[in-house]
Amino acid sequence: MSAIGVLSSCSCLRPGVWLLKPGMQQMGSFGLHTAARCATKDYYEVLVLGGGAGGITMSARMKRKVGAGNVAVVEPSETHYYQPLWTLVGGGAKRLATSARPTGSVMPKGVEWIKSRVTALDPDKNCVWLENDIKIKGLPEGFDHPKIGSNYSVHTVEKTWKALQDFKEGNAIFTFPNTPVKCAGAPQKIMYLSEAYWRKTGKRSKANIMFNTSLGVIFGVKKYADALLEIIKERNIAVNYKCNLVEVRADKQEAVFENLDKPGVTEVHQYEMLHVTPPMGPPDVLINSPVSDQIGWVDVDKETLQHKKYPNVFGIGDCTNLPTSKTAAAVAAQSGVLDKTISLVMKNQLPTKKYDGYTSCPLVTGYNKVILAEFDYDAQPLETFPIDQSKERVTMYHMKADMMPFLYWNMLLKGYWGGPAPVRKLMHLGLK
Ligand code: UQ1
Repeated sequence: MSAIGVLSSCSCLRPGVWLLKPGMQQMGSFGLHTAARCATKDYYEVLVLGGGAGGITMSARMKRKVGAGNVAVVEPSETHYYQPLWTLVGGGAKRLATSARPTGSVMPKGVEWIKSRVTALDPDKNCVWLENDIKIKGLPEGFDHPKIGSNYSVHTVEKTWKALQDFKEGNAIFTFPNTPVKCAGAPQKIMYLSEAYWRKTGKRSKANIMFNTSLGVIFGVKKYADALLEIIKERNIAVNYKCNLVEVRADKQEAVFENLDKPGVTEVHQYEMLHVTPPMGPPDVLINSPVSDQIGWVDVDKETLQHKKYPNVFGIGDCTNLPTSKTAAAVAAQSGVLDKTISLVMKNQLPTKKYDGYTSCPLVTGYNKVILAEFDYDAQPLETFPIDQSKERVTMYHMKADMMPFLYWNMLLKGYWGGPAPVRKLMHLGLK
């Protein structure tokens, strides 16, 4: 059976409706809204828009037809009203409360309630666009309070250092959101630095350090994940997986997390320091744009970086849907490939050079230690140096802290650094 969309409170019914996760906040800026949380799937056999009398009724009927797991209802309101009673409410014969029930209580059991608002319909593409709905409650205004910071924004990065220095005693919580992020290692790098700082200043025993991550793993590449788990154990850090920050009550120094395995179940943690990694996503201009994929990333070929539909459009960096980690190192490697691709396309030739997904994450694990993670599209290590890079090394710290800024300003930005592939080939005698 092809998919059905039920638009309740409109009198139309269309086959084949896809539900799209709506856009998220721009990479790097603060969390005004994102959406990965609002629906557990991006396709439903029957999608009902609106949870009024028509929507709830049809979802109950469709559940019987296709099974609860294949039906979802998009409805932003917490409360469902039996509106016919309002004649009597208006006439003073009934109280308003008698016409109201929680939306959750009228939703057929097992049918997914997508608590969001529909912003656009695209029946030609079988798409429904939803409002961004998962900004972290209490942010960004919570950053006006002390004890909270984020390395991901120019406005809040120095607040992290202040909170770190002001730390006295209690929970230090580091978060990872329920969206893709720029440099996925960064949310934990600041945790290792904080741990080292408190050790240095004699406060370590006063700190209960937690990494509350929406993910189910510590890092996507097994080799480095194993090394990081050792460090986490050795430094007595608690990791809570599938744990997503949904609210900050900065005045009370409380952070509220949702258990992603049990939607709706939340837990409140008191904090003495909170480092927030905000939800991120494509910029508004790309959401619904003709050059974007269904989420809003520029839709490019993963090897040539040429747009899949418009041959004179190309993509590089954070705005693309290249399935690799978004870092400056990835930009470097992509720039070399894209230069070749564009040169050939300009001569009416087909692109030949292929991007392998190279990206690098210098995992700062202390004030003089770095694990230099480098990997490709298959999450396989692709290391520049012929040594085990999963070990913490002082040399790699200097590379990150001293050499990389030089490389960035003087070579990458000037168009003379296309990533470390040539160095890697040399180091491995052309074998890698
Ligand atoms: C890199 O090329 C790069 O871009 C300039 C970075 O961003 C700042 C990096 O962090 C890293 C690690 C690389 C890779 C370079 C080498 C020499 C391994």
